[in-house]
Amino acid sequence: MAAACPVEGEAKTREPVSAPLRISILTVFPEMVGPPLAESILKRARDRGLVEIEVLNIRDFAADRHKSTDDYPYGGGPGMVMRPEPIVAAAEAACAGAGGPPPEDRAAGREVILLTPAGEPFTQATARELSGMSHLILVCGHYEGVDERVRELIVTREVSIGDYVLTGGELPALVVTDAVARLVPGVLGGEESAAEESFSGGLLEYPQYTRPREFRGLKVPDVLLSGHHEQVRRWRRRQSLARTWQRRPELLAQAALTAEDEAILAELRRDESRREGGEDLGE
Ligand code: 4GO
Repeated sequence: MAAACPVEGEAKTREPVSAPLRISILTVFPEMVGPPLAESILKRARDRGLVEIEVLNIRDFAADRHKSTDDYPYGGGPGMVMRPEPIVAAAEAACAGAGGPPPEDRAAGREVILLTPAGEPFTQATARELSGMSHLILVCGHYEGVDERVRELIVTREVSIGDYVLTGGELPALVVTDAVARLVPGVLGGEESAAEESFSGGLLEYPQYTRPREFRGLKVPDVLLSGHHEQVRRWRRRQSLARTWQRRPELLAQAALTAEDEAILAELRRDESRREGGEDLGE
């Protein structure tokens, strides 16, 4: 009762007003995922109750004497396939633990996600969408993959972190967990970190500097020492635009660009056509 209805004057606390995001990771290698979740910002977020992360060992849900989680593929072929029963049983336990309906009843606010190279590309937009859910169940495959009936019965979404093949879904599950958790309100310390990100609006980050002012002959750009906030802002924006244009030009089509940005880009393109090639970022 108390947490859901903050009294007057408590409105700006960073503690969760609604139920925290819950993430259940299902794996046969819990030691691959546990330790990274107990460090740094994720540890702090968990300690503060902003996100609840649990790791379920799929082997604990194997019903047979040998606790087998994989078997030979029907039809033959190389490698092993993960059996469906222990994965579905682990997902049932995760749903019950969250007080939700069983995984076969698709529930609002919950996604059962299979990490696979065949999934939809995982992007910042995916992370943003998932950060608004109440329960994510991440299923980590291993060996040659997972029995297709797991997909048919419980998986609501398949996600890939990139076009490469890994030995298991554990590292992708950690990537998804990290990218999603940092978007939960209150997880990032300075509120400006999140604000800055939305401000930069789909562009690559500008170069950052800290002390010392000179390191091995390389100086911090003068503008950053000038104290002219407006000039600093313009320099950073120009750097972001130049880097994005040079390295990831396809991002510019989706970015939120102002008239000032368009003017800077026009200038960069003009400089480029004069020079012909080159490494210079235009400052
Ligand atoms: C996910 C899982 C790559 C990804 C995986 C990815 N490799 N690109 N490997 O997100 C089933 C057996 C898939 C190993 C798993």
